[in-house]
Amino acid sequence: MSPVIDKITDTSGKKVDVVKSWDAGDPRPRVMLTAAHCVTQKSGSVTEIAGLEVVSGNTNIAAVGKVVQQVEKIIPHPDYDDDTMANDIAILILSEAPNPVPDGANPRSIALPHPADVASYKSVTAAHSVMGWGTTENGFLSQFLMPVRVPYSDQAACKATYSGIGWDVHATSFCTGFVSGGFDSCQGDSGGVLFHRPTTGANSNQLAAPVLTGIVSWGRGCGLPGFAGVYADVAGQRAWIENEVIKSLN
Ligand code: 4AZ
Repeated sequence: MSPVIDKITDTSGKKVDVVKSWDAGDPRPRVMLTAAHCVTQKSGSVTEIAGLEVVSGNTNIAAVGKVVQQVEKIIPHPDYDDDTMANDIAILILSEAPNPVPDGANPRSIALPHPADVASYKSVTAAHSVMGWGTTENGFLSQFLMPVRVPYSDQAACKATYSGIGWDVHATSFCTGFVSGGFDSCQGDSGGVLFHRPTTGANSNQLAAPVLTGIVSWGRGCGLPGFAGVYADVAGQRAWIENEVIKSLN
């Protein structure tokens, strides 16, 4: 995402920075979100920044024409807990992006969810999409980006299934998946994007631009009936994200 930062005057007359908008569609975004568990060690220390690269711009992970960006700063959520998987989210601030790739398959930024959108996508029929290069049903990582559509799963139902095996779905997470399973994110997809496209138009038959609803976090197995995929809830982290981004980009 690429925030547009603006100064406003607060009630005490002080000038403060706010994120005016998240410039969805920016081809050279410098703010990335991932899972905290992707960039922290068991000991709680943050992954070494050296050698960490963000690769984008191609659905074929083995392709030559890719955009490679260096990471300047890793900001795991301060309340990430690797026992409960609470707040499994981290911000990566990238160094200056390189020139666009010649074939035009440039990365694009995605908008953060607006608090007002939340009710529409946190309803049991709402469609979300998740994609990644993680493990497929043949047990191997995929060379090509694999997208799948999964419905929002009722939070109480998802919590109930997991509590049956002694696992808790934290309030900072939510689940997506079919009750019958079969379509899911999996190992290697962690830290990746779950998104929703709101419906628009007079008959709600058009799809608006995607919003980032979740970050791939965990699950029991992949695609098992009842055990939906668990995602960090991005909408609930908006204030933290904006605050950190303002501190880092100013
Ligand atoms: C993982 O370990 C992982 N089925 C990601 C997603 C899911 C399970 C495991 C969800 O990266």
